[in-house]
Amino acid sequence: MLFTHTSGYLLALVAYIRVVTAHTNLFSVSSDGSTTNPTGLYIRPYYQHHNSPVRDPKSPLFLCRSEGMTTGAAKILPIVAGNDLTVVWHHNNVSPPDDTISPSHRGPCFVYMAPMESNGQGYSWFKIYEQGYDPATKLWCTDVLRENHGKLSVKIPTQINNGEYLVRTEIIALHDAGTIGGAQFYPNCAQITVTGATSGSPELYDISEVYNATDPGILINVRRGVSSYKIPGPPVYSP
Ligand SMILES: [Cu+2]
Repeated sequence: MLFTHTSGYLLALVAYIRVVTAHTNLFSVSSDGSTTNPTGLYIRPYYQHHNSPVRDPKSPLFLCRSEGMTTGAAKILPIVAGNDLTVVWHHNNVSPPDDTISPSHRGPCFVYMAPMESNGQGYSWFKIYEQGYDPATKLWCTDVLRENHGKLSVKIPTQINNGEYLVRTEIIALHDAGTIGGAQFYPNCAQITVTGATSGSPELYDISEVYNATDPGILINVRRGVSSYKIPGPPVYSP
């Protein structure tokens, strides 16, 4: 009995560790291409279950996986509009460098921005980046990310207002997305201050309304591969 109980516990533990090492968080953001800025410097604190996904796009955690959105990061990253923001994902820490997300967890990546004063609530968000599935290379965004050791560079638009913004990065893992609630969302938010922009007015979206559980890019069986992929959510802002 003792043996059975212990091995059952060990199996559960192994399964738990496997799941945790499959998952991902935003670990660093920079304006100079560096990948090693400390996580707490510019990224909003993670919620208590750290790198676990959100499964409900209507959950409050879908915003930034940050409990209550009550605590800011230590600082706000200055960046000039038109320059690249570098964002880096890892499992639990920055080593080994290729541990972005499990190869089983394939899907698209997104970056959204919202004025900081909104704290991400209501109609405040616009999309600045999306990458889904490329039928030519047969690679998902997550595959490319893994090749790049979790690093992605995204241009900050020039036609926006100067000021402080939340930047919401998001990976969606689709391996279980063949049933409703199966897609795994990995959002996190960083804080930036944009200077050098020339003003503009992107159309704004409520993040709790950008996806529905039955969107073709959210409810999709990818187990046997796909020939194409319809990226969910609003279009990328292009002035
Ligand atoms: Cu998972």
